[in-house]
Parts: sequence; C-alpha cells; structure tokens
Amino acid sequence: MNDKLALPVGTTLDRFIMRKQEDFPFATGELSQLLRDIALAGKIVNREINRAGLLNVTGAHGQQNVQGEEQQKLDVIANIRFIRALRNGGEVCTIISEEEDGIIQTGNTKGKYVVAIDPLDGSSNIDVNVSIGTIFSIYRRISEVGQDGTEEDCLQLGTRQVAAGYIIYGSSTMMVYTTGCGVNGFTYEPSLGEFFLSHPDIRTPKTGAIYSINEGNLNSFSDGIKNYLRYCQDNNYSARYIGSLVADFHRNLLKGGVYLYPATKKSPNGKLRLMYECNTLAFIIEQAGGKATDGNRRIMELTPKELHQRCPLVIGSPDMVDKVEEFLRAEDLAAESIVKAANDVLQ
Ligand code: AHM
Ligand code: MG
Repeated sequence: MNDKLALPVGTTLDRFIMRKQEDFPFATGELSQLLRDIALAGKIVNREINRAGLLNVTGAHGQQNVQGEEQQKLDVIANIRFIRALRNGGEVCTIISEEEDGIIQTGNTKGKYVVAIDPLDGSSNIDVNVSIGTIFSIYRRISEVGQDGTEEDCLQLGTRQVAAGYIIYGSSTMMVYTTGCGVNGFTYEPSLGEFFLSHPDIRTPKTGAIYSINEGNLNSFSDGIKNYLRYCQDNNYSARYIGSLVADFHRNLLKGGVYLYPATKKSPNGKLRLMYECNTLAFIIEQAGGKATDGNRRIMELTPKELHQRCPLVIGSPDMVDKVEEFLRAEDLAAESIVKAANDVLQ
C-alpha cells in the first residue's frame, strides 16, 4: 500500500485547539472558541479572495481608511467578515481594526477578550494575485466584565498578548498562531474545508541570507540602515520584498531572514502599526526563537498610546536583528562623537 495512505488522518485545527485546551485544567474554552471563530472568518475571506476577479470585488472602494490610505473593496469585505464573526462568537467585547477609526464595541459585554486586527494586510497586492494576509492579536480585558470594553483594554503592552496569529492567503492558505507555547502552522485543504497541522512547532533559523525592505526608500533611510544594506550586498544576501508584510514575514520565518520597515522621511515613525502588525508578529517571532525590535527597543515592551500608533520594525532571525542594531548603534555613536567634537571646538 502507498505509505501515505497508511498514515493516520492529519490533525485538524479544531482538534489541535481542543487538545491544547486540555493542558489547562481551568480553561473555560472561550479562547479556543475565539480562535475557531477567527479561522472560520478566515475561510470565508479566503473564498472571497479566490473568487475576487469573478465577483468584481477587486479595486478601490472609493474611500480612505483612518490612516488616509485608499480602501480596497476586499479590505472592507474582510473587515465586515471578521467583525461579524467576532460579534457572533460572543467571547470578544471590543475590537480595534485597521479599517476603523475608534474602538468597536461588539455588544458582548460579558466577553473576556479584546482583539486587534488588520483584516486584510498588503491590500495593494489584492488586484495582482499576490499573497495577502490577516493579522490578529488577542488580549484579556482589564476592565470589569459586564460592560463595554475600554480604550485601556485595547492599549495593552505587547507582552500581555494571550494569542497572536496570521492567515496568509497565498499559493495555499495557512493559519499560523501562538498562545505563548511555541508556534504552529496549519494549511487549508479547500476540498475538505479544514485547516490541517502542517508546520508543528515552527523554529526560525538563527540566521539567514534574506533581507526584506522597500529599497525604493533608500534615500530617506538613516545612515545606519544604509550601511546595513551595503553590508547585506557585500555579503551576497538575497533581497526579497513582496510588499505584503504577512508574506514577507512568513517566508523569512521559515527560511531565515530579516524584515525591516524603518523610519522614512514620509513616515518618520515607520509605516507599520504597533497594535495589529508589529506586536502580533513580534509575539510570533519570539515564540519561534527570533527577535523583533524598533531598531533599539523590544517591540512588545513599547508603550501603546494610540490605537493606530506606528513604529519602525526590524524582525526576524535573532542574529540578523542583532546585526541591524549593531549598525544603528554605530550610527548613534558616530553622531554623538560629531556633536562632542563640535562642542569642544566651541568651548
Ligand atoms: P496595509 O496594512 O495598508 O496593507 O499596509 C501595510 C503594508 C505591509 O503589508 C507591507 O509590508 C507594507 O505595507 C508595504 O509598504 P511599502 O509599499 O511602503 O513598501
Ligand atoms: Mg496592514
């Protein structure tokens, strides 16, 4: 008999979540249900993305989101699908979404959890059949159960995430998530409508030879970043940049590499959002043995002040992130010594 046929049936996402819950004797099952709600909405969005060209849902929606970026029709559809799933599920009291200005109250005042979500990331790639993704973080609320969640519930440190994950809609669709006990990846089997465990206990390589950055912004990078890029070229690293954070992150997570979105003249705090892009991927990469910083400080320890706060991001294989930081520190030291020399001359 074919060896593959002799294998036991694969582990579905539902079964995996259930088994993990059994490890915690006092777990109520609400977080498990919440993860299942997200996976279900992900399947629906996956279906809409696959049929996008046929359903006339590609292209711009005609409005801008809170960040002043043009919304695509699928951005809006994904936002509706995820919010509806979280509202119907009942475990979530409050949501922050990239697509909405303020916090969203689900009406589930008994819900213990808060979700921060980018429903469809990489939307400039929607119309051209390139991988896009959903990114989500889950926090336990701090306010009393029985009322709406508060902004304080939504603005917690990244270190307080109870779960984080992404769904990548690519050549195959995958959900990758962590609850703080390692990272696991599940591949969607469309004919069965199930996610199956395909990448158990993902560990990112300690180092790699891929760097991912929008080099078109070169002229507006700091000297430290420019010098690091020269180092990558001198060492024959490969430049790989899709422009979809989830896809760039996922490739580097598996193969080893570093992704950078530093400050630019146009975006002095970087482009990516702390609450539903940087913190989420920071939790995942750390759980996989990698690192995430803003070039200096650990992402998950940055104090969030605004729902849609941006921050620079350097994330990936630990040795590569360390190397970037080394270049940035060297730039700071050079700047300090210039200031010192100037002061000495003036005295
Ligand atoms: P989005 O959330 O509006 O889709 O923007 C985030 C995206 C990331 O997926 C990607 O890494 C980055 O923006 C690309 O930006 P740029 O086009 O400036 O390189
Ligand atoms: Mg995004």
